Amino acid sequence: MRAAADPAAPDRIRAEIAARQRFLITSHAQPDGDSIGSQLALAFALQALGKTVRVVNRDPAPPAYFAFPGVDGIEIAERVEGDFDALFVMECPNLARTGVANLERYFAINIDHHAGNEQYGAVNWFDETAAACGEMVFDLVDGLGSPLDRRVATHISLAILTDTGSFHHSNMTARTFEICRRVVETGVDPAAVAGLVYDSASVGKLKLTGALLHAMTFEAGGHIAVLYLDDEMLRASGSAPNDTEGIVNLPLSAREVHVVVFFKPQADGRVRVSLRSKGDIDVRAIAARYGGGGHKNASGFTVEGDLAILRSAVLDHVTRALHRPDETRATP
Ligand SMILES: [Mn+2]
Repeated sequence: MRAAADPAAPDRIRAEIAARQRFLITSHAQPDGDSIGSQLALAFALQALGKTVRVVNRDPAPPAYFAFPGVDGIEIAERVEGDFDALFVMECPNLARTGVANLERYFAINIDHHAGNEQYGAVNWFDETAAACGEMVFDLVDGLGSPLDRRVATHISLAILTDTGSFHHSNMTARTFEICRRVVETGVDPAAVAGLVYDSASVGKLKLTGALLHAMTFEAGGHIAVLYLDDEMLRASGSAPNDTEGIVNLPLSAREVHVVVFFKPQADGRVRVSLRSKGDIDVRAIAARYGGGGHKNASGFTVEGDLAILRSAVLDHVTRALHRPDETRATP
């Protein structure tokens, strides 16, 4: 059962926006298209109302998003100082997930569409039926009274395109397409947005993709694809660690692959594990065992520990989640 939104929350948030002037916006560490799009859509909408806005993230946006308006204005920091009348937190189950310190003292407005949100805000708006946090931001700014700005619409488009896996995941609804219709009406070219996101990678990323797929292994009779990134692959391809964005989805294009597990050792010695699945296979529940989160078909977590032991334990959980793989071949 998906938890629907508190219908009063958007009005409450709009009242807080009207009453306040200086805003800080943040999202989770290692931001994705939905976090960048949701943050900047809201930032441009608030600026149009004459508000002061700073967007601060723990990590830079993936390189493919640098061409989107406002991305160059995002501040990268581990800690925030200064006076703000309110803090918007997008897509975070708790403040720790931002990776940014010192946020506890602000009036937090928590906007999220992931199960497991800890309701840490002064205002909490949670809607698990939204395909992207960007859908919620669209509803919020649509009710602010000013015309839908094209830069706002561009970022809503980025958020929805990426969080639906380019219109591929089971989270899409009629509302998703209604918002897309409104976005295109502002003059946004959806093919141009998709081109920036999916057709603008570096040659290094292409080589890295090849190396990862070449080294890919299979478990459970080919139903689980396992990807592993190491420093040698990064060096040989000449790409950056955040160039791996999106690669985890590729093995799902094979019919027999139902789950992808991607192990990425981090600079601090921990291991980032990303999980993707088809149909009813719930990989969020597996990530939750390790303190992570996400969605049924797309989740992840970061842990310390020995890679071989972790690999075996995670694959064990995934194999058990695979109980009826035939049912995952969805019919339209
Ligand atoms: Mn999201």
